[in-house]
Amino acid sequence: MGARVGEREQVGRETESEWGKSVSGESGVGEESMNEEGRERERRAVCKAFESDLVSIESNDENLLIDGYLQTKHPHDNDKVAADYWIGGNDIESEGNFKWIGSEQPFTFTYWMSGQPDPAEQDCVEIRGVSNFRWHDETCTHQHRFICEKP
Ligand SMILES: [Ca+2]
Ligand SMILES: [Ca+2]
Repeated sequence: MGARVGEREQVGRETESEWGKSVSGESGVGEESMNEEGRERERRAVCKAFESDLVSIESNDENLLIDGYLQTKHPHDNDKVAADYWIGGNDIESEGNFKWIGSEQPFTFTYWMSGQPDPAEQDCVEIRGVSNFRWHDETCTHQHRFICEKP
């Protein structure tokens, strides 16, 4: 990610992601039959259309930037309900071994909610509003906004 001000603007624009939602909506017909990798690929394709990729959160600094943005955007508890955002990590390939899809590197920094990831068929990683923006593994086919980052 680039300069700090640029990062914040980037996260801001992309988490708004009306374009992300509309693209997801357009392909909603196939949603039930699309597998989890398909959903992840689709989100990634939206990011790539904006010369970016699903965000990897690989340091405390980067997490503070994104968390700070989300806290500002959803300042009250009732704003956090359903304020869930996919990020670019999953354990689709190997259960329990989460990695970033951009770098294909395993997670080093993590910001899991306590009790997460839990042993279930949940292979994608979301930032969950009601967990005060800590991470959950969740079923990849759920529809949420997602966060892209520019390299
Ligand atoms: Ca899993
Ligand atoms: Ca979970």
